[in-house]
Order: sequence, then C-alpha cells, then structure tokens
Amino acid sequence: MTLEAPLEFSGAPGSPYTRKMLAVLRYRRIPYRLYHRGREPAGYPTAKVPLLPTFYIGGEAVTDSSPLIRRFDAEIPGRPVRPADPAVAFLDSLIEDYADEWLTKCMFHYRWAHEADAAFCGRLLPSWGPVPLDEPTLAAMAKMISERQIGRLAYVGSNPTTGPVIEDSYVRLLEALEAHLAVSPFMLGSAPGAGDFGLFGQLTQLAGVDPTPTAIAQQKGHRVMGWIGMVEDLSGLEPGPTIDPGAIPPTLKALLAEMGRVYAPLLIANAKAVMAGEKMVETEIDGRAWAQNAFPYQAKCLGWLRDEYAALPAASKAQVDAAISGTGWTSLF
Ligand SMILES: N[C@@H](CCC(=O)N[C@@H](CS)C(=O)NCC(=O)O)C(=O)O
Repeated sequence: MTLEAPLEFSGAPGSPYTRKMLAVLRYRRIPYRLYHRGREPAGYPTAKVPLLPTFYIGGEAVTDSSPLIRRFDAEIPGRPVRPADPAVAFLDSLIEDYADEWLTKCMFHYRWAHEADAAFCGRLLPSWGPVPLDEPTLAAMAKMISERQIGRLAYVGSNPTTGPVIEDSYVRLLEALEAHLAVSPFMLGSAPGAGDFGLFGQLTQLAGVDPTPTAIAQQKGHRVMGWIGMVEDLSGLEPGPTIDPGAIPPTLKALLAEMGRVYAPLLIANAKAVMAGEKMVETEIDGRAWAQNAFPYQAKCLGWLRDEYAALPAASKAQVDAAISGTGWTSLF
C-alpha cells in the first residue's frame, strides 16, 4: 500500500515528538501539512489518547511516532529511516526507545521542576501558537499550562529523589554524544535512523529551548548543538553506509552503555510493577533510589524490544550480543 501525500498531522514546536516526526518527513522528502494543535480542519477525528503529534490517515487519528516511522518506511517508497541490517536496526530501536522514554524524562524534568525554566516555558508554549496573545491572556495561559505540567512531573518520574539521577544522566549523555559525533555523523554511521530522530526531538528542547539544560549544552555539547541544527532538515542529505555491526566503534559502545545504565533497570522494574498490578515502581538506578508511578506503556516498550530481539537471525543476535555486552541492556534479553 502507498500512503497518499501530503501527510497531514497536528503538533506543536515545543513537542519533542512533533519535532522528531517533522525531521523524519523532511529527511524522507514526504510532503506534509502540519496543523498547529487545535487548528486542524473542522471534523477531523480525535485520537483515543490525544497526543502530539497526531497524524490523520484514512479518516483516522493515529499517534505514536515509532510505529508510524516503521509504517511510513513500509508504505512510502524511498529513503527509509530504519537500517536495512537487522542487527543495526535493533541497535537503532534501543537508541530510539531510550530517547523517547528516558531522555524525555530529562526534557520534562528540566522544563517543569526548575522554577526559572518553568516560568520561561510557561510563557513560551502558548506564544508558539498562531494567535497573537495580549498580556492578560498570555499570563493566564502560562499559569494554566505551568500548573498542569508541574502536576504531571510525578507521572514521568521527576521528584526530589530522582532529579539528580535524571540530571547526571543528561550530562553524561551529552558527553557521550559529543565524543561520538567527533567520529560519526549519526549514531549508526552515515545515515540517520529512528534513534537519531528520537534523540533529535528531545534535544531540540533540552539543548535549544529550556534555559538550564541549554546552558549545560552550551558548555559541553558544541557538536551536539551543531548536529541538532543539521538534523532539523536532512532533505538534501545523500545517506551513506551504516556501521558494520560486527565492529562497532568504541564511542557508540560508550553511548549504548550510558543508555543501558539508566533506562534498562527502569524497564525491568517498571515491567515487574505493571505485572504485579502495583501503582509504584521503586528500585535503584545508577546506585541511587528511584521511585515513580508504574507506566503500562513502558512495559509494552520492553515487550516490543524483546520481540524484535527474539526475531533476529542467529548471526545478527550474536552481533547484537557483542555490541551490548558489558552494558545494562544485556539484562533485558
Ligand atoms: N509515544 C508517543 C508520545 C507522544 C507524547 O507523549 N506527546 C506529548 C507531547 S510531546 C503529549 O502529547 N502529551 C500530552 C499533552 O501534551 O497533552 C509518540 O512517540 O509519539
């Protein structure tokens, strides 16, 4: 089946997943039409769980960037995002899942747990809309949005216990990315994968919008900031080869180690809590206490990663095992 262009979707500039999908569509050279959230044409459907971005496909509202990337690869020919090699594709899934599910904690935490960032973003988010706002309206919207989002911090696992774990992981990620981007244009070689776009989406905010994490990136992430500017529009890029999965570069290994260090133990503890019907996940991450609400969606993420691992051909599985050996990821498979 071939999907018809332009693809229509709604989203917002402050939504990391909207930015992720915009960059995917530009790289794929797929014509699109982006509606600002709430400004879709009359009568367009609403998704069961309304999230940004929402795509409108065949009269239906469809969310969730990861399966959409795979669907677009399958149904729109040319310039696929996902690597062709199964082992490389699996590493791409790990990176994408880390970005979408862990790095987003960093993004949401810095934005709403730091007073200065919350004050700034509370006013910025409504200002990104297409409607001019007078001061009383902007002030009221900023108050409403900040209060709502600060109230959601608990759901992403940002609290005084986890804050330092989240912030240290962001700094280490920047350092690992900086080292990797000194030797490789993208995470898995000379073509961007879903993991690149996932990281990009979160980093557009962390290292470009929110004052506290952007100041850290200005100190520690010059290549990262340059990379974000580039990934925004890769429509002119002619992709080169991806890495040899039998010989992954040490900087990629370090990056995978950083991702597995924090995200893998969370996935395991969360899945256990969800299976046991418990409301809270209480565990240790990076040697420190971690407590947050259990999150059924992330239990599904673990299931999808395990299914993809189980479906790998034997030779690819051996390559993946070698690539993730000695990292936290091995505990998942
Ligand atoms: N798994 C989804 C996550 C999308 C998501 O969480 N979007 C956020 C904004 S970046 C959202 O819509 N949150 C609810 C809200 O803002 O009301 C994806 O990959 O697209």
